[in-house]
Amino acid sequence: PSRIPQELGSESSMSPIRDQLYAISRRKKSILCVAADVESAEELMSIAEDVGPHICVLKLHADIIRDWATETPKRLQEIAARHDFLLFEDRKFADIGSTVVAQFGSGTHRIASWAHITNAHALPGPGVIDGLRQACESSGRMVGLLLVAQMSSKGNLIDGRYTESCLRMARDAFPFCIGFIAQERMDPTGKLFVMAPGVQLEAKGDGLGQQYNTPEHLLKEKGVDFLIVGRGIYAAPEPWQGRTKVQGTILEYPSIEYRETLF
Ligand code: UP6
Repeated sequence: PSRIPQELGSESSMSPIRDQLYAISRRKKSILCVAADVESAEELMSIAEDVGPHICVLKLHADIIRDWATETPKRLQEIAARHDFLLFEDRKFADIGSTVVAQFGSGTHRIASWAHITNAHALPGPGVIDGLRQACESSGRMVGLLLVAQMSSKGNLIDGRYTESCLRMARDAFPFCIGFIAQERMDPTGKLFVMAPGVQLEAKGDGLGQQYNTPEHLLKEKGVDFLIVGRGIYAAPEPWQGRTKVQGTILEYPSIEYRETLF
């Protein structure tokens, strides 16, 4: 049986963000996170509006946006609330605890004040998690953390031992840490979920080290929970021609119903 409905049927997970994500996923029958790596706030908003009805998470890199403004998070939050999805800032924190406290809470982007989900590399050790948790606590707002346990890029330096250590670190940090960025199922109990990037309908690469797997492979063979799709949607071979085309493209990606048939 699929993990998401099961978890929802049982008692709450202690993580409101994870509960919220699973509830959205069930309501919208979506396991899709769209990665909107565009350079202007207008483009970002327009993608958010177009894909909004179909996704459970919008992933962004705030530092790619050239005209990020004080009101940008508020606008994103409004679209997210209206279309019922969560905002994931793919910051991949990777520094000592005291530095990530400031990187998370301050600076231009003030991520802790608007993101529902963010992520970190486990490389610095548990201090990176403690720093992020502390920043949340002092902002009075909880954010869900994902650890980058595996990467999709060719030649990345992560090996099995590192991935195992990530699993231990994430378990120790639950319920602040709610899952992983990885390429396969990580936690046999299903408590910690996996979001997998490097997804397109055709398995190939992008010429800069990105490696793509198909949704079928990642869901069926690898047992991941959510798919992260960027250029496979917003830069699909068909020209970007508004809502209908975009929806057509998105709907080719499996829904939660499809996923349930696999288990
Ligand atoms: N991402 C990866 N691989 C990882 C971790 N993160 O591709 O191991 C992120 C990238 C990008 C998105 O930063 O935002 O997922 C993938 O985009 P794409 O579908 O356009 O390749």
